[in-house]
Amino acid sequence: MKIFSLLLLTITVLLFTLILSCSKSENQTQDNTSNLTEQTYTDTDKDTDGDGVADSEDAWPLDSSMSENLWGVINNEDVEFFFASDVSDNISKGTRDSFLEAIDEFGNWGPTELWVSGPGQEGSVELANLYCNRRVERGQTKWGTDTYPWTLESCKQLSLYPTLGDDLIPPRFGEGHILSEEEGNLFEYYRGKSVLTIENNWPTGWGKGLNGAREWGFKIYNFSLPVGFSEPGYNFDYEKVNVFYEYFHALQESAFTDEALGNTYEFGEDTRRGPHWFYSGASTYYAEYAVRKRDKNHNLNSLKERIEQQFGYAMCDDILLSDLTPESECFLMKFYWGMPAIAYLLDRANNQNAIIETFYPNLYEYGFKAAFELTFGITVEKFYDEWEIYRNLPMEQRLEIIPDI
Ligand SMILES: [Ca+2]
Repeated sequence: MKIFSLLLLTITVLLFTLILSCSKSENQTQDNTSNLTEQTYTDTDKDTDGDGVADSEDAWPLDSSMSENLWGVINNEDVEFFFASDVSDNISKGTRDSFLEAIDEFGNWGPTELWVSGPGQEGSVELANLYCNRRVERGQTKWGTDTYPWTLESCKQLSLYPTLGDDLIPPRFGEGHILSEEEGNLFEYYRGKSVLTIENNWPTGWGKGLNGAREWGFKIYNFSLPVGFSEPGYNFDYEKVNVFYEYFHALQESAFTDEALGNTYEFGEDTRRGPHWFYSGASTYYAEYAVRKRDKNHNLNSLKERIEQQFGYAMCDDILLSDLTPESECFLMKFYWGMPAIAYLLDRANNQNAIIETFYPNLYEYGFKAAFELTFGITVEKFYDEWEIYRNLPMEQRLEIIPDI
């Protein structure tokens, strides 16, 4: 109780300082005369979070762990792993090793927090406590109004929704966010997926996500229990593919540093992000490719067999790649055809790293279509024509271009 009050006091002081410094800057902007040298000096000298970097130079003046915006830049920042108390040592070790391996493969796009949930309520509450303490301490807010302040309690209500009720969550927050009473939110959501994974005896964990947070300057991952890491073998290696798949999203999202050049969230040919088949196809292909490439003694099937499987999973016969949108019944083909489509493009570019080396570093500035043409030397329309020919070839010929790993 005492700790809580102290914390609240700290927050109040922090907020007050922030409000003060904001109104001061506003005054200065309005009263843009030259006799404010001293005041300006005082302002830039202020270091609210006490990390030794003045607020004016600090990308996050309320987060003492970070002062520089590293989104989009490969760096040496740490990964912080948080495992629920009911996650076994084997699974923790497999998760940690695989995640660090994925970073080794695709570059460190940190700083990163990885939160791994187990099936138990108690572990979930512990994670939420730790998570919310950090968020509140570091001024990382989801909302904040007089009626609905962002506090340890409201953060926990959100992160463990619906177990602690919803009276501290703004009524309209649910719109545009997924607040499902049935599935739960954040730690309740991933705990629920851990339970499902165990109950259904699934070979690998169901439920992993990169959940932001560009606005806070670091990557947040949440995993449900990655059961595949329980013991070495096929499932272990497939769980590793899942981790690589998720981590590739860190590379992809790092391409979008801000919204200054336009919307980066929309999918489609004419956007900055590109169509679904490309985004999901690239992460699937690189995960499947890299895990096999890194370990010749992997326990998986061959990449050729994997691609053949993907073609086999396709539930629609005659659909354009550009029509694989969430409205389509064939949406999952963004993976099943997306992966071989990416394989085709990389083979065509004669460089397995073309998407990492050329496409993503140029995507933000060029937009999808121009970055595509720059990387592969053809327009996306021309590629769609070639794809129709390729996917109608006999399977043996389709697999000829797939690396033998
Ligand atoms: Ca600072």
